[in-house]
Amino acid sequence: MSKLSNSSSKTSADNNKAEAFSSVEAKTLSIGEMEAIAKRLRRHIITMTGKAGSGHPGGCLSAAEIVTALYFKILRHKPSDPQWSDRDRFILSKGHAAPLLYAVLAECGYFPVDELATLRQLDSRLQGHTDRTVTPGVEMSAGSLGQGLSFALGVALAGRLNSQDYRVYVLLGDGECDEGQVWEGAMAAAHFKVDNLVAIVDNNGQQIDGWNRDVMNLEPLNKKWQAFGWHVIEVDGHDLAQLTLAFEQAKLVKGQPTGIIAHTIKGKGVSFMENNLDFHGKAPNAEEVEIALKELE
Ligand SMILES: Cc1ncc(C[n+]2csc(CCOP(=O)(O)OP(=O)(O)O)c2C)c(N)n1
Ligand SMILES: [Mg+2]
Repeated sequence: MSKLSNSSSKTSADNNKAEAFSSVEAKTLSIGEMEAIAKRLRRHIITMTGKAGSGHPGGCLSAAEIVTALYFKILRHKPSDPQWSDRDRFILSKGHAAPLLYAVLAECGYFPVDELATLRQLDSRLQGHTDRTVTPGVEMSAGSLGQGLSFALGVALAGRLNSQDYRVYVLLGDGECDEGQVWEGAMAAAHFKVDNLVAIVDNNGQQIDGWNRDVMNLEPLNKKWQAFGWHVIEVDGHDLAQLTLAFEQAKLVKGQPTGIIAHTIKGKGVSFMENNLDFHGKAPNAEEVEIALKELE
């Protein structure tokens, strides 16, 4: 990691920020380079869940671009110091997508990429759902859906109380939005005019046992968030340029939180997993891993 000069007129906090990962090299990445990273994340997801023999590949694959844009373009963070107090926070509310978070954290250097092979093993730091007490870079222990937005709101309010300028990003599943707590959090965030908070909904249209339109219709989802007092931006969740622009636009929104509805495809990138409900919570077998990795070359 390159470092900016340590000018004596700067405070140590300034220097900390100058050393932050995203402010130095990541922001210079092209869209093509970020697409290559998203593909690497997908390869990790396939390999990890295939080796573990369990996991949730579909909802990991749908959000590969979302986390790539955040970790490699938007977030102010420092992999060498995961607890850095001025870091932007990324909170994975849909905790079953833990392999995706582990993959991007490893690619950023929070821990070795080789460690990804330990997913779901006894004593591994990389459990099937996130555990903030063991994994560097993980902000919230998750797995019970519906809680991340409230947690993120608390973190955002804490930043405001402490006069810190970090921003908080929380990733929700669309099926997760069936949970009442999501809407309690949405209502409170707008009430308190929390503008350092961005919620991204991975709008892949499916949840554990079917299409959302059949299980619990969410539409019109954008109007629901707007009615709760949020600024809403809709994007193609696989388009890194659109995602990056949306995150930049959200920084300019004052007096209200921003919701980004990212239209995605569950299982994106692997032909036989795309929109296939089977791969919500089923790992690919050895043969499927081989085919998937070929498709992701
Ligand atoms: C409170 C709670 N209820 C049920 C589950 C079981 N569950 C795990 S994943 C899932 C579906 C989630 O769908 P969505 O949020 O759309 O996730 P994605 O499609 O991105 O995988 C459910 C119901 C859970 N983890 N937590
Ligand atoms: Mg979904």
